[in-house]
Amino acid sequence: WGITAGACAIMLLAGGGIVKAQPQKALIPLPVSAAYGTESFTINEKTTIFCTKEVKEEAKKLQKMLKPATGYSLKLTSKDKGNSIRLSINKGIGLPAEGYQLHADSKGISITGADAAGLYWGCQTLRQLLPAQIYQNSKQNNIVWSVDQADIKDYPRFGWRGMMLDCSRQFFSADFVKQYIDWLSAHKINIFHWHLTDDQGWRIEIKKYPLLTQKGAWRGPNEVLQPSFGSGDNRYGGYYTQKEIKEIVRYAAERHVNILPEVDIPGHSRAVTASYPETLCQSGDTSRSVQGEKQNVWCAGREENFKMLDDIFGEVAKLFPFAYIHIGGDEVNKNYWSSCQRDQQLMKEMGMTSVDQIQNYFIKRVQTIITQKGKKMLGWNEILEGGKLDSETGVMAWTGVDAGIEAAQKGHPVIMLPGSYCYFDMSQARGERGHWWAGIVSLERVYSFDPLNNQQLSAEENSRIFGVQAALWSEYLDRPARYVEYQSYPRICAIAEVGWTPQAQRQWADFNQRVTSNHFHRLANMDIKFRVPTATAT
Ligand code: TNX
Repeated sequence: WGITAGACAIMLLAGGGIVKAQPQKALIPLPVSAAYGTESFTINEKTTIFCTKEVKEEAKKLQKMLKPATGYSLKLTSKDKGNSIRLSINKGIGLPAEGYQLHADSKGISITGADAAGLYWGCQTLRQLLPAQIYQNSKQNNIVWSVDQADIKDYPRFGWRGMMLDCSRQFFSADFVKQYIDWLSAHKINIFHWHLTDDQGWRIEIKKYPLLTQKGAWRGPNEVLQPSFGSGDNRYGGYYTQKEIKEIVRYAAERHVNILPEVDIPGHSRAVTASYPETLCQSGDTSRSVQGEKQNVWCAGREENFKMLDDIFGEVAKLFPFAYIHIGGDEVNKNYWSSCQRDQQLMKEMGMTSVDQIQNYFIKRVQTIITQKGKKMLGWNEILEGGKLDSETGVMAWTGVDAGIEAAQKGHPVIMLPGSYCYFDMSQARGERGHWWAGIVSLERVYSFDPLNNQQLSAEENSRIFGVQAALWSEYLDRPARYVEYQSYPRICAIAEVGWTPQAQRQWADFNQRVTSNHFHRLANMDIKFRVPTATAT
């Protein structure tokens, strides 16, 4: 049989017969190529998982994934006696990183990964080929766990497919964060960008500076941070202990998800400056940041601040094995630097003529700290203001595609997440709850984003755009933050496909059909409280 792209395409079989792809395939993200036939294989309690030592860890994960809904404890075996799901890794299959091949017929299923991650994504595809009840976490009766004949070859368009969750404006429990990561991995998203600090709360335990969480993690009338964003009660907040963070990192790694930690500096830092006021500029300035915060900027002229940042990032670097650390850098209220004696003194000594140069000075110092810890730095696109940075420093383009284009032209690696396509705090339809500054970000709008459609860039510059993300800021999620799921899904399904599927194979009508038919059943079985499109939705 031949291999044809697209779940809704007409499939050619080798015998010359033409078979219409059955809609229950409806894979998300859509694979690079998939063909389906008329045979099928049914998983029963005697089915075994055939694996070599090399893939035993992945085999155990599949076993764990299939157990709750089927009730079967499938045995792992090193001798294949048929009725099996065969797992292997083969670097020589000619697929890029994270790629896999899946073959299913009446005799069994085999999944071969180009690497461990590829094998894991192949197992996620297998889950989608099963009845949607496979996502339930308790035993489902009277279900035939069958998989139709399939031949799938698959690999991602981008190596970086991310989702950011703002855990500062609203606090989400460690258990919820794990659940959220699990849902991401079901969509082959491999980066969880964890926004851990902001004006409204510091959420990561730092042993050397205990007040960051003793004080800076709490809002309320008697707290250093004033009630905001719906937290009218006495005390609201929380933080993740280092122990919890290690467990979340382990949990994510098991799912082939990397965690990108973000500590947002030098602006968005009211939680720091309220806990350790000495970090602030010596300034009588009363102006407010874009989000209405006063006194939320680290002083650049106070040398001890860089020592403190060195300590903080030292602890962060030890907790997170991922190669990158995100340092924020967005929306700094530079009025503080204009009116602080120490910052003015710094400007004089360094021969600076504008506060943008202070921003560059600050970010460069942090860049040195991050690279000394053996990590690479990432920041929001404002980090390019006021001067040059190392070309290895990555830029997250949020204000618009133009910001990503500029960063790529300057030689930086770029992750695209322009607000008007990728900000999931925006409303999904006219008149609906959500933020507004970047317009309406409907499911269709997210799906229409092509991160590489940049005519102004040379091929080399465009190749610096190595990833795509979405972000969910949480200041407009009501509390309890039940809208986190409503704002996330199904838009995460769209960003997952933007990041994974070749552009030429993506069609909105086809995607919409797959999401609203089969995939909604999967989401429902995962118990995600996703948004169902209404007649008025645009
Ligand atoms: C801008 S995006 C911010 C966030 C807000 C968001 C609301 C970015 C780097 N900064 O602090 O939550 O807009 O959409």
